[in-house]
Amino acid sequence: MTDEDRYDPSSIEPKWVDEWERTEPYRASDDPNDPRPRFYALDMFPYPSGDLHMGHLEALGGGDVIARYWMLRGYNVLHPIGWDAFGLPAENAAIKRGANPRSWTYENIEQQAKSFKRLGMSFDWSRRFNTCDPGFYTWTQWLFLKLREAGVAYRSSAPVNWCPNDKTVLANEQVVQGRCERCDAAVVKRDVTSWFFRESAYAQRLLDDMDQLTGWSEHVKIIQRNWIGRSEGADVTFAIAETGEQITIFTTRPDTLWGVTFFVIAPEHPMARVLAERAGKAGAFEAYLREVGAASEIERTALGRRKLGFDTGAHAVNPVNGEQVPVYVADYVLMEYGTGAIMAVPAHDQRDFEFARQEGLPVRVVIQPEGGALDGQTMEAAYDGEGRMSSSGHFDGSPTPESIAKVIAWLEEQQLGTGRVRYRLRDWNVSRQRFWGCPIPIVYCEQCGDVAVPDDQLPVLLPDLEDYTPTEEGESPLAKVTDWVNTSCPQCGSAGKRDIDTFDTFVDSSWYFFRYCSPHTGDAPFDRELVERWLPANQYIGGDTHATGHLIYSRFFTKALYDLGMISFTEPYPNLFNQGTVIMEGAKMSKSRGNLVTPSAIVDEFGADTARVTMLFAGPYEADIDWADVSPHGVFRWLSRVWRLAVENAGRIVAAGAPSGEGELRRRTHRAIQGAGHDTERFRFNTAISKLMVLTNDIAELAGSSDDADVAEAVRALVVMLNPYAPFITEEVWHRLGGQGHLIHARWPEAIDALAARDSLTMVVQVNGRVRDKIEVVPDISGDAMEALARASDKVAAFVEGKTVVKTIVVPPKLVNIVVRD
Ligand code: ANZ
Ligand code: ZN
Repeated sequence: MTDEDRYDPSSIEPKWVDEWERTEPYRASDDPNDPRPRFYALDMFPYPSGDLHMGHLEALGGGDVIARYWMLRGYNVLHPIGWDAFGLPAENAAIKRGANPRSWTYENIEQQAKSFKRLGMSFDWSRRFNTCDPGFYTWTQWLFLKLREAGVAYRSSAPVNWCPNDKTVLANEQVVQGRCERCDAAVVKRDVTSWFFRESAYAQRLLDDMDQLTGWSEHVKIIQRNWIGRSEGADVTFAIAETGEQITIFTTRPDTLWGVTFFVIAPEHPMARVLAERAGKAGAFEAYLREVGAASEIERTALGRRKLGFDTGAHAVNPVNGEQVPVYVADYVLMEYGTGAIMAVPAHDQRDFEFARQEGLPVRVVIQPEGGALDGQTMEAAYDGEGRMSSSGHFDGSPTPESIAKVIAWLEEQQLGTGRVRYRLRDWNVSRQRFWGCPIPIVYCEQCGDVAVPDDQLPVLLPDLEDYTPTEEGESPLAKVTDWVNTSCPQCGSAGKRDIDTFDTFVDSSWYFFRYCSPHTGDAPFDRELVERWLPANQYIGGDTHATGHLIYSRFFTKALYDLGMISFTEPYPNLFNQGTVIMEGAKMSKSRGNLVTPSAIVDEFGADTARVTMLFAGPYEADIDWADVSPHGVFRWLSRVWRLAVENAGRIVAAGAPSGEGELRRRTHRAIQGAGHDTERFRFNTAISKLMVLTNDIAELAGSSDDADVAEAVRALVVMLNPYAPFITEEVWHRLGGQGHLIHARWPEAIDALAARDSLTMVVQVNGRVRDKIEVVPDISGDAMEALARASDKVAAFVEGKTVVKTIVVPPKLVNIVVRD
């Protein structure tokens, strides 16, 4: 073997990068007459914070395998790429290092694009865009104005999460344990006038439409269900005895109404201040508010924590029995949930219980567990389980949960309250007091209020600045660009001011996958016909860290577009795969930790193919990978073997005819085809790769003793099936073996099942533990297939007919035991 024939990625990979750039073999076809089935392979688009990191290699590398696999299956695959290019890091780099956020962002994007190409990603580059391109954000603005017209976007002053360090409002999802997700500063509450999306109105649909998410993990669906937080209960109205004012509470346990011993309103509730002032305690109340202000929502509602209370001296009248109970303000009641006020039932609610013991308030038991005799004086914790109502008038003896429905019906009849479903999901605050984002296309006019910028004046372009630091008041630096801020009212022409905030970047990522379907459409955000053709996406791939953020926002946005009549479907991606994360020695990789490994470093040393295969071979795709345990050497050696086998046998292979017969190599080849296809399609990349490794061994072992045609079939199958994982070496070898066109247009080999069948073994079928039949099966038969075979057996049927099957125990590949009952 000459030096020229040695596997040298650096001599073949750059060549194919250029060739694919020139010939664009990975372009999706928009031809409506294209007869191929379509497949939209969507990856969560990258954020350009620097060059690619290992997470990109893992996530988008897996996505590339899926896209290539379906291309090889003969599908018309849409595999787009773009950049989620607005956001804080660009701006922070600008403030810290004086970089221009725009050039910083575009430079990083160019670097990442180059690295993606170097990795051999099968993107349709003709569709590429960045969310910070005016051609994209003009439509973000347009869509926002449509949502505003429809009443889905609205402006409101509300207490928002405020990061005093980043000087910005944060979405709830960006607050982790009361701290800013990005800088870890303690988050405080602050009143800000902002734009909101009425996401809460979509809560029930977000729950119901989960039926469509058949290809999502149960894990992410549970996270979303909890986040949406549906609660059933009742709204009940109490009156303030001293003023006659009405105040409504939400409770999930109206059956405990007779156990109310005090009443609590949230510190932020308007009534709190009113009552404090009435009691002549305005000053003390302000001091109290300051004390409350610093605590996060999670801290405030934590169990076992000392609660900050304020006695208003007023009383609330319990509508079910006319009793007057003291009204407190306490921080464990939140303004953002329910009505911001609660009836306190310390015997049956732990937070109320803790507050009652802390303040010496009475505890009255109104639910008695079966056989129990709870005593409010002595109990050490609230009892929140089921039981029978007691000390509750004519409801006494009524058991949970019927009692709840009964009390609600009675409250409605008496007009004291109404049954009510509430959700924890809040409206989405989309205003950010930052520069590097999509400008909000609104002008404020003293005459007309907030006025939409007309369509023909979109986009509102983001101006360039000298200084990117926020103002002292925490306003976006855009406030300082007076000739941009000051404009005329589009409606009346008098002086107006632009909105100085920009959109949360999650607005951009809520619709980017629509734009991919027709990225060059100039008169609309997307071409409806193309969107209907490609979406819902066949497969979405991305991290489950987005479960309560992007993955809810984009579902909501899709429903809002449906309501606008712009699309006919309500879920964007019914199949979602969450890849694991890449860590280093148990910790996150980062420059500051000094444990950063980059894809580029591995590509430089071993080539892109080895980098890709090493990543996907390192473990199950959904599991986290500790890079400290991974070495590319073994994969590099394997690819070198593949290379050698192909080059050494090239002459025989090129000259070979069609294979026939049932030689051992053929049998093993078709087994590999079955297995590798099955595994690749199901994201079992590591096991697919191991099957290709086995096939490589089989070829090496049997090439000498097999027909040329069988060797040709085996090597060609290996090359095609390896292409999704290692696109460069396979393309090169394909051509050396006489392949025409691009490998991606070749066909995934078809397994001949009869050839693939292994030496059979005997499966035993029992009914109630007694052997009734024996059936020959292949060793890798599935449990379902075993059960089907067993049920199809006449001998077994004789013992099952007319009886009830209690259960079926399947132990692949050897045993099926059907348990029946008369
Ligand atoms: C009386 C009661 C008695 C309650 C009882 C529970 C048990 P979920 O299930 O999470 O929806 N609550 C209502 N609004 C609140 C607010 N703004 N801040 C803090 N707590 C609030 O919770 C509903 C229950 O949480 C409500 O039912 C209320 O307490 C409390 F044996 O009312 B309950
Ligand atoms: Zn005006």
